[in-house]
Order: sequence, then C-alpha cells, then structure tokens
Amino acid sequence: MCFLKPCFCTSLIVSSFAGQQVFRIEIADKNDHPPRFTQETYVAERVSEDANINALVTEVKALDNDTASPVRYSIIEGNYKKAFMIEETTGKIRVANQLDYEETTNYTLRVRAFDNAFEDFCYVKINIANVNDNPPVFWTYQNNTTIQEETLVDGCVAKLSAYDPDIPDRSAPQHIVYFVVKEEQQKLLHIDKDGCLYLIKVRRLNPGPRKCLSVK
Ligand SMILES: [Ca+2]
Ligand SMILES: [Ca+2]
Ligand SMILES: [Ca+2]
Repeated sequence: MCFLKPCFCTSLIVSSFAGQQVFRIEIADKNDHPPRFTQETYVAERVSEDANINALVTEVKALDNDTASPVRYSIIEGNYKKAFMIEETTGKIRVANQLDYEETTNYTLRVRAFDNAFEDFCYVKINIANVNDNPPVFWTYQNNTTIQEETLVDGCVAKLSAYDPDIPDRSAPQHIVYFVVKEEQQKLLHIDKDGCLYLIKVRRLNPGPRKCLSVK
C-alpha cells in the first residue's frame, strides 16, 4: 500500500497457493502543497550601514511538503535602491548595495516563496545601525569680521559652528572639536570648544599705513 507522505515506491507482496509474487509500485510525488514560511515576519536588527557588499543579513525559510516542488525565493517589494538581494534557492538575504543610515534607517521587504504552482509571502524588517562615517560640516558663516591691523580684540572675534551629519538631531550635543589648522595662524588665533575664535596676538600685515584683517 502507499502512504500519504511523499514516497516514491513501496512493495506489495501477494500470496496464493501457487506461491508469492512481489510487485514494486512507484508513486510519483505531485506538487499539491503550497510552501509555507516558518515566520510571518523576520527581523534583522542593527545591520551596520558600512556592511560589506554580500554580507549576510538574515535567512528566510518556507517549508513545502512536496519533494517535487523546490521553492524559489524573490524580493517583490520594499527593496529601495536594490539595497538587498535574496539567494533564490536558499532564502539567504545579503547586502547588494552600499547602505546609508543617513538616507534610510529601516526597510520592510516583501518576500515571495514560489514552487511553480503555489506561493506564500512574508515580511523581512531590516534595521540599519548608524556608524560615524561622515565628517563634520560647518554651518555657513554669514558675518565676516573685519579687524583693524595691530588691534587686539577681546572676546569672540567670530563664532563658528559645525554639525555632525551622523547625529540626526541637530540640537543634540555634536561632540565636535575645533582647531586652527594652519601652523602660522595658530600663533594668532585660538578657537575654543564652543567654536569661539579669539585673537591672541596682533598682526601687522605690511609695512605702511594701517590696514584691516578680515576673518572669514
Ligand atoms: Ca509544493
Ligand atoms: Ca552614512
Ligand atoms: Ca552615519
């Protein structure tokens, strides 16, 4: 006799007065069951925005009671800028393009399992983790300051401010350290942690009439 679970062959023994006869009966499996995902929603937490191309994100799995209907996977929605790819036969989801937390912090993919007759769907939620991958950016400085030559000005000559694009909240502490870069200017100027630029030494630009020094 045959069993309901997938089987390909069984043996039937028939007895009679004349003896025994063995029949071999082969039963082909039919694709009559749909694939079923093991979870309605899969979640991948903290996928780093600097993850390498091809890095494994997560894996989905659809079970199918038929042996004759291999399941193939595809991403059908939510794959913004083709950030991810899915291996058609394994269900492994990998990074396909450079991620950027500053642009997209999470994805919800719709994934299909198809066995050439039946299909099932699941969601894959992917949360991107931020890393420090952007240099600070100065806010545009509007007020150019002009100082008379050989005049030492007290206090802030100019208040500069920058933000870190890696910190979405511009009002949150930006943890930026300011420097006067050029060595010859370090003798004349100092900038503190708040971006206040101070004149620490007077400068004579050229011999002759007094001139002005512009801080830009
Ligand atoms: Ca099937
Ligand atoms: Ca980024
Ligand atoms: Ca970042």
